[in-house]
Amino acid sequence: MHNSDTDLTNSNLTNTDLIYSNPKAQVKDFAFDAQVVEVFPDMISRSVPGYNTIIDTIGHLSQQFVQENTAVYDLGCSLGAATLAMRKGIKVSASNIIAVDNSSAMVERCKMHINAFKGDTPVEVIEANIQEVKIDNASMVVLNFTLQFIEKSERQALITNIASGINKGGILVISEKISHGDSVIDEHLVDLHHNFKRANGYSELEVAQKRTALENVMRTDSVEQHIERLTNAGFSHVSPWFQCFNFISFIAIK
Ligand code: GEK
Repeated sequence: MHNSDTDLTNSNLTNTDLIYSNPKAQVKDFAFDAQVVEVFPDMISRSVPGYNTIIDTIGHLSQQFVQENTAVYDLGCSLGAATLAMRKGIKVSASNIIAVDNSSAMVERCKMHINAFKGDTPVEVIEANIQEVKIDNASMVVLNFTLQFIEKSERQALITNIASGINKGGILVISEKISHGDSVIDEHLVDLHHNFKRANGYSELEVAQKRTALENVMRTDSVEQHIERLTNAGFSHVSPWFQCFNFISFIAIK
């Protein structure tokens, strides 16, 4: 049975994120494992301000940017929310979407989600490190909250590789959690984000334990670092199009 709606957060595939609701003797580094997969749509929509807006906008951008006979990449696809939005948005024929994640638990569940919704554009879900994927003949690439998990010293090479595989006029959409160079502003943005999480039902304990779990795993850059990296990679037009607190999304057009 197929669903025409691509909103995973409202589907019955999602469970409530309670992973950090009880005190843990030791908070382990965050990993995209089977436990996270079970609650992922709920976790990301209650934790990332603007997540649904960003996913919807990726869908609209795919309608504008994806060209016939080209490839589309969703790098760090998790359960495929951006892929599904693009498959709904793409109006041209003979393009295909390559969705990549290096978590086997994510890839397995992503395939189920993709198959649960109908769409004309073929989708290939691949388990791989996005740093080892060749980007070729692309009119659109999405890095939706993925770059922040790559070693800082390896980010320029990844973005340069992506840029070299995008055709002229093609687009990269990159969304990230950011840090602000000004520590006073940074503190306020972090506070506002934590208020957002509390308003979405996370307790103080959950907010604190999740923060600890992400400390060694997610490393943020500033807006200026992102713009410089994208420009160095060869994108001609770079701009943020969305920001809420310390969460941002850029478009970079070649
Ligand atoms: C969404 N884009 O819903 N290679 C491949 N995948 C990776 C790598 C890597 N080197 N590092 C991390 N990942 C999605 C949300 S989540 C963001 C993306 C978050 C994968 C990781 O397994 C996870 O599935 C995803 O990147 C990051 O629009 O949870 O904050």
